Amino acid sequence: MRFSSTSFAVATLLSVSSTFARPSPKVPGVRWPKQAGNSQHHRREVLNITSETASSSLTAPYENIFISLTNDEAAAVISFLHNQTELNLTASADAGEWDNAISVIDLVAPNKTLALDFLDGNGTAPERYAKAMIMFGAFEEPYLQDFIVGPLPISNRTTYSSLDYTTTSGSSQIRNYDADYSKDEEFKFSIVNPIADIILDLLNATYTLDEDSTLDLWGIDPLWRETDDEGQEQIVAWAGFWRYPDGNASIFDGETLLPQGLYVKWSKTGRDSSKWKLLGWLYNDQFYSTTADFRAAWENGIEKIPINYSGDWVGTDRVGDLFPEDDKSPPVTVQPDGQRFGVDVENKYVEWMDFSFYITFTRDTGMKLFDIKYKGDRIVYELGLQEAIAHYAGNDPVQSGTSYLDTFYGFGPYAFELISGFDCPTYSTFLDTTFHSAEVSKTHRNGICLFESDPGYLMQRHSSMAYVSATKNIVLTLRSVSTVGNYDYNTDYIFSLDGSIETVVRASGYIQSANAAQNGDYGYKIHDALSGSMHDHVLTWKVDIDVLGTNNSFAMHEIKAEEVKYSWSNTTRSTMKLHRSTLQSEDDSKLNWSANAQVSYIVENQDAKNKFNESRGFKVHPSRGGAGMHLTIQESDNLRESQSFATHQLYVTKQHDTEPSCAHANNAYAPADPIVKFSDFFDGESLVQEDLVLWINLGMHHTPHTGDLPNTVFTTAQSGFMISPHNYLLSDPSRASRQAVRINYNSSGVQEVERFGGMAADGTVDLAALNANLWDYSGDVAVRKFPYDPLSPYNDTESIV
Ligand SMILES: *[C@@H]1O[C@H](CO)[C@@H](O)[C@H](O)[C@H]1NC(C)=O
Ligand SMILES: *[C@@H]1O[C@H](CO)[C@@H](O)[C@H](O)[C@H]1NC(C)=O
Ligand SMILES: *[C@@H]1O[C@H](CO)[C@@H](O)[C@H](O)[C@H]1NC(C)=O
Ligand SMILES: *[C@@H]1O[C@H](CO)[C@@H](O)[C@H](O)[C@H]1NC(C)=O
Ligand SMILES: *[C@@H]1O[C@H](CO)[C@@H](O)[C@H](O)[C@H]1NC(C)=O
Ligand SMILES: *[C@@H]1O[C@H](CO)[C@@H](O)[C@H](O)[C@H]1NC(C)=O
Ligand SMILES: *[C@@H]1O[C@H](CO)[C@@H](O)[C@H](O)[C@H]1NC(C)=O
Ligand SMILES: *[C@@H]1O[C@H](CO)[C@@H](O)[C@H](O)[C@H]1NC(C)=O
Ligand SMILES: *[C@@H]1O[C@H](CO)[C@@H](O)[C@H](O)[C@H]1NC(C)=O
Ligand SMILES: *[C@@H]1O[C@H](CO)[C@@H](O)[C@H](O)[C@H]1NC(C)=O
Ligand SMILES: *[C@@H]1O[C@H](CO)[C@@H](O)[C@H](O)[C@H]1NC(C)=O
Ligand SMILES: CC(=O)N[C@H]1CO[C@H](CO)[C@@H](O)[C@@H]1O
Ligand SMILES: [Cu+2]
Repeated sequence: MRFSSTSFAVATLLSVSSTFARPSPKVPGVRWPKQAGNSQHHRREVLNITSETASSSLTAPYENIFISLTNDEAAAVISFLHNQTELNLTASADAGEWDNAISVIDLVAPNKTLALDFLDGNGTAPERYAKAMIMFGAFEEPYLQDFIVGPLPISNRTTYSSLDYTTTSGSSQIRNYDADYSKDEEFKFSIVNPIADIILDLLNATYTLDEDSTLDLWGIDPLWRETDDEGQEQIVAWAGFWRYPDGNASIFDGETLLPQGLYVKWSKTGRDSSKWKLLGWLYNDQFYSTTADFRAAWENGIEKIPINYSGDWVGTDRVGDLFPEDDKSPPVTVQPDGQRFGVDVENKYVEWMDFSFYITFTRDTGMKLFDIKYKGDRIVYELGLQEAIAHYAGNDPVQSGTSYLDTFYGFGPYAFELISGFDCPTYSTFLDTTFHSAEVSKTHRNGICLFESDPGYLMQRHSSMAYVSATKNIVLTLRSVSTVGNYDYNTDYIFSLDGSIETVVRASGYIQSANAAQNGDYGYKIHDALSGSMHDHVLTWKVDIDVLGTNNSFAMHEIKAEEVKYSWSNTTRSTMKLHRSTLQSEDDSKLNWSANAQVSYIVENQDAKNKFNESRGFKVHPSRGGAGMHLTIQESDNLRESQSFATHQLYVTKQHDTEPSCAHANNAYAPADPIVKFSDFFDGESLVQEDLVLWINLGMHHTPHTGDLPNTVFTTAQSGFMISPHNYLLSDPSRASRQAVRINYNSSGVQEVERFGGMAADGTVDLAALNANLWDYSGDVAVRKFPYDPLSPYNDTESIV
């Protein structure tokens, strides 16, 4: 259902338009956009785990101290906060724009020192604390603020206070420029309606507030601050008209392919929307500062620019000549002997071969890993996404002004159910994901999958005239996909038998495009009136590596060309040498991957040498999608100080419990003065034998071409980095695998086949069992939290579908 003003009573709390690039307007309480599907899906029984082959059950050695808040914990925190009269909270379900209401509830991850004591068997589990983001609407200057609530469970020891120690600004408080979200639609209509006749003429379409509207209107993110003629700061929006796909295309989400080339600017300063004002129109690269000017120009005969209509080209259904033989079912992977890894579902704990790890899930950034151990030793304390930027450019103000900071919208809310047999093999283990927003706990079934597979190339092989040897390469993949507006971000963590871990992100879904008029310098023309608006994607990962303890160093081993004179030669020779250095301090720790990959970056423990006196470590390196990523625009007008984790390809900082994340989901409200400013992490601290954290950027420079229509494809839109053992062990650990062979042969044939105890698959495969029942695909399940009634979890779901 398309957004309409009449649906706002419901929409204010839970749902906004179904067809924009990102949820728009930005309403923090409303941090998920569409509720796809119909209500009967939400009546389905909730299953905890739905894999066809049950996971081999396992009990985690320790409880998962990082695990997301349970529904009961979230409900207790909400109840506790409602009892604090000074917060003056209104239940989210009843809250309007001039009320105070709880937005997001999440876990505050325990401090590392306390967590390590517990994980290493010295001490009890750290007490649990919750984060609560509250929207204070009952003020002339509405704001958002995070609170820390704990310890949990709620007792007479539980207190709450502003969660400031994780900020660099000193306060998690930030002005909310979206507090009056319901006025946005009315205001937009009030400025657009007077030129309905011009819009009909130029765009052959109408903008209304009901379902008959053929246009949508949204634009820049973050909003701009401008100084007006009187020297007053103005909060400024630019928006463009987008056509809703119609006809057969109307079932598709292709609106971001239909920019119409007409833009409007207004000021939305202050809470009194009667004081908001139109600041101009832009059409065909002509700016008109008043509606009267625009009308006069139109009446004099304006030069029209081509527009586009939807059509089958925006749909993703199969089209085109059939591929030969494509009617036959393609190869599938099977798991002949059942699952070869263990999952403690309740603790979200996994053991596979030499690896073990805990999984958690947050509203802001989705899936995250903690305490990754290899052969019993911790190698990574924390691995997870921090922020995702999509920075556009274009001749028009909407593309030029768009630089999404996607944690504002969140990866958690959009980690929808994975499609068994498509996203992941049907034999995968699927895990549910839950987040707590607007006093509702929402569970996505099967939002995470785990599966073993053969990536299709060997780990090892060698042949001679007498034998051939080979070892299979079997990997474990942990996967989740978040559809943040128009884009689908697939994140994989891939574990290998050689001890390496690869982090990969891929993007598919609809591009956000531009009208082709005047946009030739900013992208390719990819359809009749369409430019594939160029943009940079930068997705930042936190990688807290701990090699045999937390005291580590960052080694830089450079291969350098040199002229060397040897004792055995009277002339110098052109050669190369290995130059070793250690990163000394945060003064020099903003890094790029080196040209021609001549420098190896290794996190090593210089107090833990192997028997050959080399430091044991893990090498960090880009693995696919080029050599890592940073933003092209180093000083973005849109993002200012909130992009300081995206100006280089990787960074090294000293770990601090006060610096758990390089970004904050509300930074978009004040890009020049964000809550967390990453550049403040760099204060010259020593990085030699200290607890190091790496911040690594993935992404792509994306200049969409015709192959991005209708959707960007994962094959080319992917990027990854890997960490792998480096002088860590004395030889390749994947030799331990039984999935290997040596075939001895000579001119009379094979003399011996050695299988090392590896079992050849035996028996028959029930192919029908590999077909997931796609009719089982379910929507979301929501549990309203306040008032909380755990016995009737489906109360009120009507209002959110
Ligand atoms: C889900 O798991 C919980 C805890 O193990 C259990 O109490 C509950 O009955 C399970 N629900 C279903 C539908 O299996
Ligand atoms: C909040 O107050 C109500 C009424 O006094 C009480 O029943 C409830 O237990 C309190 N909740 C918490 C979490 O303290
Ligand atoms: C509490 O919030 C309401 C709006 O929800 C507001 O009308 C009222 O003035 C506030 N009370 C106090 C004491 O601030
Ligand atoms: C975590 O560490 C910070 C910084 O030392 C401290 O302010 C905070 O109180 C600690 N939090 C908990 C829950 O112990
Ligand atoms: C265990 O914890 C105690 C108290 O925090 C500390 O004094 C002791 O040194 C720790 N022992 C080890 C082996 O870390
Ligand atoms: C807090 O609760 C505990 C356990 O219920 C009780 O023993 C203690 O007296 C309470 N303390 C206060 C200050 O109320
Ligand atoms: C205007 O739109 C209507 C229907 O949407 C279409 O039939 C008509 O051809 C369009 N007119 C032009 C000039 O493209
Ligand atoms: C919709 O699709 C059908 C089947 O492909 C086709 O026959 C019909 O012409 C299409 N209608 C429009 C409006 O494109
Ligand atoms: C880590 O290094 C610090 C000095 O930088 C030292 O005080 C501490 O004992 C070391 N920790 C371990 C576990 O070696
Ligand atoms: C270098 O040149 C000297 C003088 O011609 C000669 O004696 C010597 O053997 C040469 N050394 C080598 C390594 O060729
Ligand atoms: C890394 O790249 C950025 C952006 O191009 C550049 O400003 C910086 O000097 C580079 N830094 C290093 C250490 O190479
Ligand atoms: C698919 C489609 O509707 N294409 C149209 C885009 O706009 C140009 C110019 O207005 C038309 O010529 C195309 O037919
Ligand atoms: Cu892109």
